[in-house]
Amino acid sequence: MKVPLLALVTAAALCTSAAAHVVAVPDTAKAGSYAVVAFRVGHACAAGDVTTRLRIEIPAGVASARPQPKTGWTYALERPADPKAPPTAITFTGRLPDEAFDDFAVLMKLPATGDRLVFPVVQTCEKGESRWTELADPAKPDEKLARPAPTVILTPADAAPAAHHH
Ligand SMILES: [Cu+2]
Repeated sequence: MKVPLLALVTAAALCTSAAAHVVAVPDTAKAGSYAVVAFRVGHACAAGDVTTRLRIEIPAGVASARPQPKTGWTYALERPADPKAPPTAITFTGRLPDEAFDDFAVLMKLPATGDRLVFPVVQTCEKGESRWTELADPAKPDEKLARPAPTVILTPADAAPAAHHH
C-alpha cells in the first residue's frame, strides 16, 4: 500500500492555500451584531474522499445560533441544559465530494465584547477525518497551521449615537 499512502501525504502537503481549508466567511464581523457566518468547506479530508459531516462548535458568548437549512443536508443541534441558551454545536450531515465546495451558514448574535471568535470544526469524511481545531499563537502571526480553527475577528460595535443638538 505504498502508493496510496504517498498520494495522501502529497495531497496534504499541497494544501497550502488558506482559502481551501474550512474557513469562516466573512472572517470579520461587528461585535454585538446579528451576522450570518458561512463555514466554507474547500475540500474533503483527503484527495478523492467525500465529506459526510461537519460539526461546528459555537463558542461561549454567542447569544443565539441558527443554522440555515440546506437541500440534501440535515442538521442537528446540541443543546445545553438551559433551553434559552443557544446550541453548543451544530452538525450538518450530507455528502460533498472532494472536487466541490460548499458553504454552511449560521445566523448568530455575536457577543458585544471580545476580539475574536474561534469555531472548532470537525470534518468527517467517508475515509478520514480532519479536525480544524488548531489555535493561532498571537506571538507568531506568520505561523502556518495545518488545520486552523475557523475564526471571526470582531470589530468594535458602533459607538452610541451622539446626542442631537437643537
Ligand atoms: Cu485546506
